[in-house]
Amino acid sequence: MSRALTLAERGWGRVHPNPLVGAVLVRDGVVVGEGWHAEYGDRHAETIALAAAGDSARGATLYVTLEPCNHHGKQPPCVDAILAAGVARVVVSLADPNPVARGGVARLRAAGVPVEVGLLGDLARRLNARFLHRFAGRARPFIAVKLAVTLDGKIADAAGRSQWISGPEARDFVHHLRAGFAGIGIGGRTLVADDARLTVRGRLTPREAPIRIVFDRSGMVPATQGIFDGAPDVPVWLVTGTATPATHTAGISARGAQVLVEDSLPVALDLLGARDLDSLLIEGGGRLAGALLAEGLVDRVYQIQSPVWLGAGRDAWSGLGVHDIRDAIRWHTVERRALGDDTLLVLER
Ligand code: AOF
Ligand code: ZN
Repeated sequence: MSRALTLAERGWGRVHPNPLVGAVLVRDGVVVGEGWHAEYGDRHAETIALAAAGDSARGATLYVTLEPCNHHGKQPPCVDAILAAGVARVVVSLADPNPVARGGVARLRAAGVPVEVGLLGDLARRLNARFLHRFAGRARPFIAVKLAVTLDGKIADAAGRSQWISGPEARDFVHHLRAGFAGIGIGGRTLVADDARLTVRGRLTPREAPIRIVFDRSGMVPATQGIFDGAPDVPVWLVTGTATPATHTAGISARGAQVLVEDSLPVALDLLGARDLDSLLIEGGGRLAGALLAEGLVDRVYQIQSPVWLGAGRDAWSGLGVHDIRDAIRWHTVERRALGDDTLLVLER
């Protein structure tokens, strides 16, 4: 199953909003077929693994990271293929939350195939957090915050300069990460300080370029800002407050960006969800990150810890409203990874 999860990750950036799925067929302790879902709407992991195994699938155990589908969608039901191939046993990591496609486990069992569900379930849930969020009944998108932070908790110097805190490996990782989100968000002050473009410029080209979303309640981002150069080819949305003059938003619209006027951050996020944005990666600044965390709107944190001290500068998470250790916000570290000299921490509630 661990191997199947690793294979599933290869679909990152290419299969969303569908799930990342990997499958491994094992017979007599030998891997006889592997597969993963590689392109949205294309063949499912299970049928690719079955095709790779051929006749060896008969009597084999199928390890698959998601419950096999039981419906005709863009692809035929995987359960039919599994039964036709004579697979002896199926091990599933995660039950399918999709009401249209699920039911594969029950069908396999009804056909006499033993099925186990839940092996490495935490890892499978984490892998498909964006997919699961779609079926969890929330109006807002799945929200992750990514920050590159110094040892003294800063994300920029006092003038707002942040290039660069982290090293090249961490910056490559961020481009890979961006490819798996429907939107990339940033606060206005950080956008201006960094002249950020929020485009995906790594080895992995996402199937759909993430929408770039600027949170600028006070309307301080000028219409001349570089991020608007590529709009609307790679869409830019500006979320601003009611106090922003209409002449200013008109100037931004004229640059090809879409403007959303909403003072409340949670409501603005619900509006993004209503526009079918299912996931959002926030890349700063510290005030936007802090406001989201304080409001309970963050589902995951990617914090890149760099071996750097900045002294005076901008805090990574500001305005949390915590003044007493007894009120500290405590999350769990679900992954740690070395990225050159930096360390990636993945945190969840
Ligand atoms: C995938 N890839 O490997 C598996 C999926 O429209 P379809 O036919 O591609 O079906 C999509 C649904 O099928 C998806 O939401 C999930 O519930 C189920 N399994 N989907 O895209 C796969 N195994
Ligand atoms: Zn399927």
